[in-house]
Amino acid sequence: MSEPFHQPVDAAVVPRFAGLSTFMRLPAVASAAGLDIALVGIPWDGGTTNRAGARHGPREMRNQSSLMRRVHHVSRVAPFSLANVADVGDVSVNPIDLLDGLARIEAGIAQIVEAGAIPLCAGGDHLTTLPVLRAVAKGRPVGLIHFDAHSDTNDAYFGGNRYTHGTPFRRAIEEGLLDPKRIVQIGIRGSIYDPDEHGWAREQGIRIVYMEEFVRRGPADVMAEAREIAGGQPTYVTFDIDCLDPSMAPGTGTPEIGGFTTREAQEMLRLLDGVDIVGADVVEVSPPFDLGGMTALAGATMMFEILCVMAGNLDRLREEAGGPA
Ligand SMILES: [Mn+2]
Repeated sequence: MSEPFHQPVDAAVVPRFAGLSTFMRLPAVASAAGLDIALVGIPWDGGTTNRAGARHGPREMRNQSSLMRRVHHVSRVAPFSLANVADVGDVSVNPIDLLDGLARIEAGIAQIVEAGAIPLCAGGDHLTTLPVLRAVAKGRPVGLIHFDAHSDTNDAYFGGNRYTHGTPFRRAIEEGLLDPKRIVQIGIRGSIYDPDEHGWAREQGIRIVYMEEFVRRGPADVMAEAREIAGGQPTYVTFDIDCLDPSMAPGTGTPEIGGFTTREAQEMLRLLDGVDIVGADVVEVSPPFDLGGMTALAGATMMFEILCVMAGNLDRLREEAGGPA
């Protein structure tokens, strides 16, 4: 039986360690035309303030994503049968010019959006989310479900520099890309610069769920609130790998102990089911600090979790529209 959509290389025919490395072993395609979901790399870490290396994240996540199989074991979603998905390669970047880097990333993601596909991005540091939002949220602010150890809503570093991986969500709110009342940040923890470090974020209306609150309430309760905040409106999902505990994801620039287990994070991502996801990313995987690829594997698996939710949603929308099942 022939499948209507792009399919991954069959591991029973070509072993997982062989062949060219692409996300989920899908075909590499030149453009997002005809795709429902575009897997795209953003190999750029020009916003990193301390331990760099996330520029190497996409390549290693491609490598580790060869371990993904075809069907989600809980939801039974088979994403490659429900949606047309492929690897559109990496966006163009500039490792030595921050503003040009941002412009190139925005242009690359805009091509995907204009082709009618939803971008699922592999970063890159967390500043890469800003140009992605510029492309995705053009014309209307979107909501944000944000998994991270850090709020990333600081104002400036090193004497007025406003673009770092600690500032993307303040810039995105200022630029009208995000509706601050529809932002929830989950997993925030670690020492801070100032007792009122998150005051600006709270004043905007951002809901911050600190790790301690998550531990008290658990994934189901927290995600019920997150879905309510997203409110059935277009929402972006951003997953900073440093939300995970560094014992499970050491390969990242700003590790914070006391984080999510990989299992807790998977449980939360599955509860995005039904959210109107207009784009998503997994960022801050830094292979030079990784051990045996474990962080890149966690990142690739979180991409698969998000992909399955996106594909399930698309299928449901098609059914509701009365189109072919
Ligand atoms: Mn972050």
